[in-house]
Amino acid sequence: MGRMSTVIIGGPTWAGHARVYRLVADSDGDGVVDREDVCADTVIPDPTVPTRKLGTNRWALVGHDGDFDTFHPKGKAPPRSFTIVDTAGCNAEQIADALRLGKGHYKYGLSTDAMNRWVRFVGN
Ligand SMILES: [Ca+2]
Ligand SMILES: [Ca+2]
Repeated sequence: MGRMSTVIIGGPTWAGHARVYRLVADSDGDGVVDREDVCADTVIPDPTVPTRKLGTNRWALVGHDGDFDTFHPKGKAPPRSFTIVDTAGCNAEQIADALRLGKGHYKYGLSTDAMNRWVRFVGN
């Protein structure tokens, strides 16, 4: 079920006695508020991707957080990273479904190219 996140939108007042809070709904609890969340009912970790194992430079939410996981080629600095905020609240499975990606993306995780395409598509 969803949960509510408390976001502090104002600091202490001049008197220092009060803070301003606003409750923001995150119905699927993935850390992205509903207003910015493109995908409903997001499950973390990714329930079906990868079906085989995560490949080099392939991406999926393998851990229990909103940071996409990957393997980088040995000795190379990570070129970039993706978070659930970058993907507007979508996990790898939801992105693969939306972009109608091929079987390889489900087997080994999404390619960096597919991730970049999605991030551009959702405007992040
Ligand atoms: Ca959400
Ligand atoms: Ca979501």
